[in-house]
Amino acid sequence: MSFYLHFLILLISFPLVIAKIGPRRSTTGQNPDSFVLSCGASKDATDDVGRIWSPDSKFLTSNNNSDTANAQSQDPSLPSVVPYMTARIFKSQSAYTFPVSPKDRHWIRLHFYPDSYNNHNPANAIFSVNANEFTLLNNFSAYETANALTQAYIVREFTLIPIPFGTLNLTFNPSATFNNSFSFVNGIELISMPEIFQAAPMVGFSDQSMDVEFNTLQTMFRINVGGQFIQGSNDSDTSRTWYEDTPYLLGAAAGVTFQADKNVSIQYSQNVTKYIAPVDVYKTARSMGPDGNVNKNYNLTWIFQVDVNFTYLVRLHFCELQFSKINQRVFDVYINNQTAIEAADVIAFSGAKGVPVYKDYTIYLKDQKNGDDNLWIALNPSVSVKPQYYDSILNGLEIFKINDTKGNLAGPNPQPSELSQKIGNEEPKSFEPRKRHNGPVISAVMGSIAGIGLFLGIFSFVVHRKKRGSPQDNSNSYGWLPIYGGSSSGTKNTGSGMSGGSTLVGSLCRHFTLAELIQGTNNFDESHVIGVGGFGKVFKGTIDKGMKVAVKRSNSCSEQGVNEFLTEIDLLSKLRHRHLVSLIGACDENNEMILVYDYMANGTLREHLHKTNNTTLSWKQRLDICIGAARGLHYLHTGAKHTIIHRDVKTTNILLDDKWVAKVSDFGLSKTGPGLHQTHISTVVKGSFGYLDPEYFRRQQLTDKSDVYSFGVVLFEVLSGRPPLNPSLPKEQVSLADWAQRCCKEGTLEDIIDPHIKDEITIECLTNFAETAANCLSDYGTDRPSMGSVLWNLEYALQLQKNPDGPQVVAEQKANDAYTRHETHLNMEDCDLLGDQSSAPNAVFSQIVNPQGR
Ligand SMILES: *[C@@H]1O[C@H](CO)[C@@H](O)[C@H](O)[C@H]1NC(C)=O
Ligand SMILES: *[C@@H]1O[C@H](CO)[C@@H](O)[C@H](O)[C@H]1NC(C)=O
Ligand SMILES: *[C@@H]1O[C@H](CO)[C@@H](O)[C@H](O)[C@H]1NC(C)=O
Ligand SMILES: *[C@@H]1O[C@H](CO)[C@@H](O)[C@H](O)[C@H]1NC(C)=O
Ligand SMILES: *[C@@H]1O[C@H](CO)[C@@H](O)[C@H](O)[C@H]1NC(C)=O
Ligand SMILES: *[C@@H]1O[C@H](CO)[C@@H](O)[C@H](O)[C@H]1NC(C)=O
Ligand SMILES: *[C@@H]1O[C@H](CO)[C@@H](O)[C@H](O)[C@H]1NC(C)=O
Ligand SMILES: *[C@@H]1O[C@H](CO)[C@@H](O)[C@H](O)[C@H]1NC(C)=O
Ligand SMILES: *[C@@H]1O[C@H](CO)[C@@H](O)[C@H](O)[C@H]1NC(C)=O
Ligand SMILES: *[C@@H]1O[C@H](CO)[C@@H](O)[C@H](O)[C@H]1NC(C)=O
Ligand SMILES: CC(=O)N[C@H]1CO[C@H](CO)[C@@H](O)[C@@H]1O
Repeated sequence: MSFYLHFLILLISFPLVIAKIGPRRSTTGQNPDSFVLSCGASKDATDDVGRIWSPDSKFLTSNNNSDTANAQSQDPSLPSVVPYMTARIFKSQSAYTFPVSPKDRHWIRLHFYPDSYNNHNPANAIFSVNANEFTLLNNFSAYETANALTQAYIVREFTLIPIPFGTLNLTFNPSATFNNSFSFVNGIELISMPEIFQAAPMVGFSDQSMDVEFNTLQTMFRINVGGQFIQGSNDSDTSRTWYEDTPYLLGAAAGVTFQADKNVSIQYSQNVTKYIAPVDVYKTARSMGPDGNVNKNYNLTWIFQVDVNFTYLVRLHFCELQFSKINQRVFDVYINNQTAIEAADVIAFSGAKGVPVYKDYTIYLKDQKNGDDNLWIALNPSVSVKPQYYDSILNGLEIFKINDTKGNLAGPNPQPSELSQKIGNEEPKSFEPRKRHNGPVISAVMGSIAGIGLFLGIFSFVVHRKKRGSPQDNSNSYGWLPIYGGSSSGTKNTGSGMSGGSTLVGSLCRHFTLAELIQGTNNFDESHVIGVGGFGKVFKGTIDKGMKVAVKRSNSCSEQGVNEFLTEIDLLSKLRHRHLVSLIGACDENNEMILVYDYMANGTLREHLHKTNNTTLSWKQRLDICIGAARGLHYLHTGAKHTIIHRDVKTTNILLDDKWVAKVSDFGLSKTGPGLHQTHISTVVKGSFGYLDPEYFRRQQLTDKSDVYSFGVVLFEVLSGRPPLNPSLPKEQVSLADWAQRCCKEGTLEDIIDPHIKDEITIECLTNFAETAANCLSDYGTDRPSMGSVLWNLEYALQLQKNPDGPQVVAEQKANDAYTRHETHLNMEDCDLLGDQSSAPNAVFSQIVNPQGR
């Protein structure tokens, strides 16, 4: 199922009385019959982007049993109070009736925020929604859908065929099979639109087409390929939302993105107007990359999870931005492995650079017994027509579900990911109502975790697994398990995405043979295991007659699979830094996915913090390690051309070499961050419980500040020597993040300090360190410091530890200047990723903060 969809509709009749209230906003200039309703509201209200939402009561039919209510709590991820904080609740079948222009197609968007309303439990709201004869939703649970997608609110979008008799009945009907069932809705949009659909060929049946214009559709995905999120208020008058494509790309071979040169303007034509897609969609694109020989050997592929037993309309938006002649860039388009377009040439379609075109195809997804419910879109250069460049391009992509023969559009509620199901079964009692804001302190982390109801479950699951693990398993008992928003969210990577894999490995780093690694690890002997993770096991090994290495071998069955493997190779082979673990090479023989790294003699930071037989680290050592890790992360965020977000910062991913130098590891979950003008990338939630940024968790919008949050948890873990989550403690102490923040607020910081180091810490250092860590944990990313600023503060804390009176004011002043320069320096280091940049910035820092050096 898709992830964000929108809209609904229903028709009924009630024309005349309402006609004069109806006109709210003319969208097409023809028929001003658009309605934007905040359900349950008593008067007009404006949302955060300035849109006016009207009360819904005038459109309710007769005196059916309905109720208005306010949501009990406000989730921070809600885009606006209006319309989500008020709701209309129906105990029995009820309807809205709208007078609509008989000639127009309409967008219908339904907004649902499954919170508690007047003691109505949102889990009981299971209902259907109909728009005249069309079933938009059936047996729909907004609560389950939101949980499965880890989102606070759900928007469904539909586009309804013209209603010749001019009356739309939108009917809500609580499920009869569940006791206490009710229906609710927070917002309804009904917006007239031009007819933008027409007959479209059916993929695989070259001579047949489907008359899409006679159907009602549901928007499943709407993607600004290669571009950024476009919010409704920035779309061409009809308030569509366009999402980024990165979460749907298969593998690391994801091509390159670019945008129109300043002197290329987008020129709409009679057939392609702004109602098809806004300029921002056509101005950005993704292509395959500069090397034609690489391009012809891989498919640029997006994967979307959809409901089976429906026909889908796939709309591909193209606009050539770089070439202006025919046969320069020609490619094939495959939909579900069938050829949709052979030798697509955007200039041949459009006639000129900067002129948008779109191509529609329909495809039926039948119920395959293997449970496969993915829609694949793939591009590959048409080598056979000998174009000038072996490359392809795509600017935008929309996928709509078409009503079936019974007029139905409803699919099943999405299931939570396999992992959470597994856990749920082991510990069914752990399911609690999501979202419980008892106050500002029991905040986000706990709320979110209780949210998907996995919290206790995940512990028993992980601890269980650990017991069965190898005795040599040096990894910690919790924390290694990555969380997947997973199967219902759109990207599901299977082992089949290896296309281009070998080429990549070979061209990016040293290629090891399997034989070499079998020999070096004594055939992957269990006694060589030094760690276990979601991906598989890490072995200690030797290569080249004695050089020690760590060999990470992925489970063939691991869901993390190929995507992370290639991501990691791709990223690591380009990054070199004293505080990042170095990749030596890789092996992809025999379907194996093996990575070879520098061996880190002292293991993970976590091993030295709690439940350990190792000697404990001194406070000074701990500070040095934190500073090193902060440098590594700061480099990831600012040292490369694009921000790199680690996404899984935790003490098991901070490794220590024989000289106790901290190195950040495990880029398997990393994402290249937003480009220049973006503030976030939206994506499926991944990461580890206890460290997960609550804002990221709810909004699925990833920023470098998500790493800052996780690093804040690491800092408190280093200070306290306890794990980030410890369910055996009293409730208010279970989450380290919550508890540490509370201690800071209440001035009881001593309570959390690791007894081993209590006597070493100076009070000045402690105050500075804790303040820095607490700032990292701010609820909103914008309130958190940058990694550079965290680094500076840690350096400063170290000075305070050595010299409690504080470095002289002058030194402080200089350090601040140095910090500014330092940041500028790093930001300017554009794309030269291959050099070792560790020494220069570090030197600047340490010299100025501490003129003697250290
Ligand atoms: C809409 O509802 C009204 C009143 O309940 C009813 O009279 C009318 O027949 C319905 N129209 C349709 C198309 O269902
Ligand atoms: C209806 O939804 C509920 C909750 O998701 C589910 O348990 C039930 O199996 C569904 N029933 C049908 C007939 O799909
Ligand atoms: C609904 O409630 C009735 C009476 O309380 C009970 O007999 C019935 O089993 C319940 N049905 C379900 C599906 O829980
Ligand atoms: C979206 O619209 C707002 C104001 O309407 C504008 O400030 C912003 O730059 C727009 N964003 C994009 C990406 O066009
Ligand atoms: C216009 O764009 C082309 C590339 O598309 C570039 O070669 C040319 O220099 C640009 N002209 C100006 C005036 O920027
Ligand atoms: C517009 O679409 C019509 C019908 O599909 C087609 O005949 C016509 O050639 C198109 N016009 C342009 C300028 O592409
Ligand atoms: C799809 O349709 C087939 C045949 O009608 C049916 O057996 C199957 O259960 C349907 N699958 C789903 C997921 O509804
Ligand atoms: C398309 O081909 C790939 C690779 O052969 C396969 O994994 C995938 O399941 C296929 N997709 C469909 C929808 O058949
Ligand atoms: C690209 O996808 C098509 C259709 O699934 C397949 O036939 C072809 O082999 C793929 N090409 C590469 C290089 O993977
Ligand atoms: C969708 O519904 C319309 C109107 O009821 C019907 O004419 C059309 O055949 C349906 N579409 C499909 C694919 O069955
Ligand atoms: C218009 C409408 O939906 N009316 C419904 C009001 O409630 C009664 C009983 O619950 C239904 O029978 C009507 O259809």
